[in-house]
Amino acid sequence: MELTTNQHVLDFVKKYVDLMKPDKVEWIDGSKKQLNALTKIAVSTGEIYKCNQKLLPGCLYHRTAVNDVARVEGRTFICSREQKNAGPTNNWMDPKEAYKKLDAIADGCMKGRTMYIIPFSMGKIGSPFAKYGIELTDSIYVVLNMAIMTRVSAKVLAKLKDSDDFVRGIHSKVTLDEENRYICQFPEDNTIYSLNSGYGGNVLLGKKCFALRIASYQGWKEGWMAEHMLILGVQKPDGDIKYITAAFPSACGKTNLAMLIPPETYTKKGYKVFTVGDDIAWIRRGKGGMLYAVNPENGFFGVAPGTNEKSNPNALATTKKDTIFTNVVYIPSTKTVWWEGLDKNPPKNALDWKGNKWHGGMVDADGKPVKGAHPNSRFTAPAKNCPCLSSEFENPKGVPISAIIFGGRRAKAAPLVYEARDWKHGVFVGSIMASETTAAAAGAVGVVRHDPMAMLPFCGYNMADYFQHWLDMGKKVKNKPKIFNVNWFRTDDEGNFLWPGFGDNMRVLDWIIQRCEDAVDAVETPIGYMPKPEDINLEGLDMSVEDLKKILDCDKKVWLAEAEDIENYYRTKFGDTLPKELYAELAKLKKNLRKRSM
Ligand code: SAT
Ligand code: MN
Repeated sequence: MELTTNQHVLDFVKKYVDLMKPDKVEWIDGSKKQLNALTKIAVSTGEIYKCNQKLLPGCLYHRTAVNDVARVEGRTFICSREQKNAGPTNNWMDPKEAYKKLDAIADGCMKGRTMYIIPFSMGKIGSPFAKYGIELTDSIYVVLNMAIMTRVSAKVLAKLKDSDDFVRGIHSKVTLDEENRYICQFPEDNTIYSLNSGYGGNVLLGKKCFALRIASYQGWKEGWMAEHMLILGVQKPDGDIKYITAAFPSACGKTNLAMLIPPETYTKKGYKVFTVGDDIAWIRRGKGGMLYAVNPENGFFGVAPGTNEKSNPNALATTKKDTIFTNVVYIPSTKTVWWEGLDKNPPKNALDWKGNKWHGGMVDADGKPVKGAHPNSRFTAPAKNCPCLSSEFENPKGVPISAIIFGGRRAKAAPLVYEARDWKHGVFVGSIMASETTAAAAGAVGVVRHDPMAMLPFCGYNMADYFQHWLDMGKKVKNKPKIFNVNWFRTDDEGNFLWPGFGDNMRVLDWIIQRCEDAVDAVETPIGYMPKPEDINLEGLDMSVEDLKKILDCDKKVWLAEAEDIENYYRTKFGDTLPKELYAELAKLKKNLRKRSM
């Protein structure tokens, strides 16, 4: 039964029903009953396995196609009317051409299938931040994931009334043909069109496609920001909570930082960390001349490998019920799951992410270890399962931000932490972010690439305009957050990490908060303010101040080379379109490097 009389919604649905020709159409109201019935169907066709309901109540297991395990940036397009609005960092397709091409692929693609119509909200329904969407899909896996990751409900349609202010999401698995896989965003039409994939970020259209690509464009037009950032709150012993957002590229530890458990030296004093979000922040101006952030999602789509009782006990606890596991190891005898780095007891008799027989310690013909879980295997878990979920998670006004952190995965160059001198310098620091690529996107892993604000794959418009938007936001906000850069991933010459990371990152957050409160001095260096080594609390850590100094240094030669690289990046990518303020910041960096000793 149709859940609305909104003519814009009905016209949209009809257009794609006529094109895709499903046998059946089903409106999703988000009820448990309906989701259970769909799960039953997916289990009967083998699309989904039910896990052990005693050990993992409500949990499901799914494998994607072997050729479909990550976002495909090369096949992701921003289809703005003018190419210049997609900018130099996005693939662009003319919208007319794109619709024509995709319609041809989609023609009749749902014959023999059911089309599910999912009304969903990004952000709490009815809140000032909320934006609504309707996703059409032929995948039950997508319906079940969307019901965890977003607020799926008939209430969305009630709120929408007869408005056409909703994002149109069209998805079909078609045949999962890689050559005809397209993830197209049409910012000017509020439309996303995704064909031939069944993997997370390509098909859960509320996530990267809407909450980042479309929303970043909306934010640019409407004066707010959509960022690839976690949001966390640090409660200090006096009860005051400081909120911090942090942008890192995919699979660089956002979920781990968001759910951090502080080391004992902090917990015994009464410090606590609360999670508001682990991937996306929508940021608006609010009371007291501050920026406020909400997490528009309702769940976590986290990387499974490496998640364990030590690295992230909160994430692990979050996945113990009502969670969907994708591309991890499945153990048929116990109907449970496993992944590399979960524990030291890999199963003896299991199936790997491809569905092949697999056991711990397995090697291939060349003696190389065979992984059981795909490196980008994931869990989809409801936010409300998270033991450290912030009580502000549902606050319709969001949380006030004291600090913004940028960070990447850099073996060398970037020090553990430094602070931007001011907002403009902070925008520069975000714009020069670079990070080693990970398994979250198809392609080579471990290659350093520029990834401004961790938004390279997610900015829905011209990145030069995006930088300008950041600069402009700074002009409009009186009590701006301070901006920092961190790097947890510095290594020695043998490739060993020099910083313990995980919970110990609290020591850096502590310094950051003290800086926000003007409670601690810093050293001015050519790249920004750095901590005095003795101001990073090392209590309870097997690390000397001398060791710490090694990751708090910044090598002048390395930074001069870095500055050259930035210059080259700016000039070749953006040329004259880059805001002048950023060239001015670069000139300042170079001057500082020449003038001052480090
Ligand atoms: O697959 S997703 O894009 O949702 C996850 C990620 O790459 O951050
Ligand atoms: Mn992400």
